[in-house]
Amino acid sequence: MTTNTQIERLYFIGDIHGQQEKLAQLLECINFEPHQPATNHQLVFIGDLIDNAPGFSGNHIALLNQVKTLTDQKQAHCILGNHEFNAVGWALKKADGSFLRPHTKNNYLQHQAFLTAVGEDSLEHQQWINWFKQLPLFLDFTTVRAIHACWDNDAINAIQPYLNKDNSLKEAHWHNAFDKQHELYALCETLLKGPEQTMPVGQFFVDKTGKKRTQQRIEWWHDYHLQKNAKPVLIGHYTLNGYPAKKSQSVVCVDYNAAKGDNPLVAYEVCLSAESAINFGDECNFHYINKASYANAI
Ligand SMILES: [Mn+2]
Repeated sequence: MTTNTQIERLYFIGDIHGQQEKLAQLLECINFEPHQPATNHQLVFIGDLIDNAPGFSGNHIALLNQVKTLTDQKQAHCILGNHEFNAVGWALKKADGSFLRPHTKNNYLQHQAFLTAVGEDSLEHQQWINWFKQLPLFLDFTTVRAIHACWDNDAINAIQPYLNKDNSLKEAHWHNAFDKQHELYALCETLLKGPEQTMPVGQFFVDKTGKKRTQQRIEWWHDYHLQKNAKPVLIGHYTLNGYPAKKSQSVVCVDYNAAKGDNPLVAYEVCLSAESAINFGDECNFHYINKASYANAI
C-alpha cells in the first residue's frame, strides 16, 4: 500500500490482543468514523491484534474483521506483530510434516484464545493466516515510521531480499524465518521481538508465562537517534505501565498492556502536515479511554 499524500493525521494504535470493545471505545475517543470513506486521517495498527490469556472472553473474529475492513477501505494500515508472525509458524508445516513453530504446551497456551475463536484448521483459520502473511513488517511514512518492536537500520537493510515491495515477507521465505540456522530468523527476532542480550552467568528472570529466561531485552530506544536518518518511530510490544509517555526523543511505544483488565488501549496522534520534523513528547498526542481517571489512578 502506498502512502496517500492527502492524509494529514495518523493514529498509531497499540497491541490490541483481541480487545475489540476497547478498540470501539478508542475510535469513539478520537472521533473516528469506521464507516465513513477515508477522510484526511488513517489508523496504523502496530501489530499483535491476536492472542490473550487462556479463557479470554473478547471477540477475536469481530476485531480481525474490523481491522481488515478498515485496511481494505484504506482507512487503516496494519503491520505484523510477533503474535501474528507466530500464528503463521503455528499453522505452517515443514517438508517433514512438523510445524514451523513447535506445538509445545507453552506455545499453545499463548495462542489458545485465538485458536478457539477461529477453530483450529478451519477455513476461517486458514483465511486469517493468509491475511497475516500479507502484513508488512514495517511502514515508512514521510516523517515517521512504524514497526512492532525495534527499528534497526542494519536489520532493515539485511531483510530487504526477503521482502515483497509492500514489506511483507516473501511466500518462499516463511520457513527460513523459523529456522534458527538461517539469517532471517535473527532478523525477524530483532524487528518483531526486539534485540536481547545474554544475562551474566547465573542470572535469570521468570517471565509472565512462568518460563525461566537468561536473555534480557536491550533498551535500544536510548541510542536510536544515533542511527543514520533516525526518523521518529512508533512501536508496540513492550507492555508498558503507568502514564503514557515517550520512550526517548525519537521513540514512542503505544503498548500499555490493553490485553489485561482495565488497562487502556493507547493511540498516538501524528500530524503529517507539520512542516518541521515531528517532535515527540507532547502528552496530548496520546489518546485513550478514561484518560483523566487513568491519570489519577496511577
Ligand atoms: Mn508483541
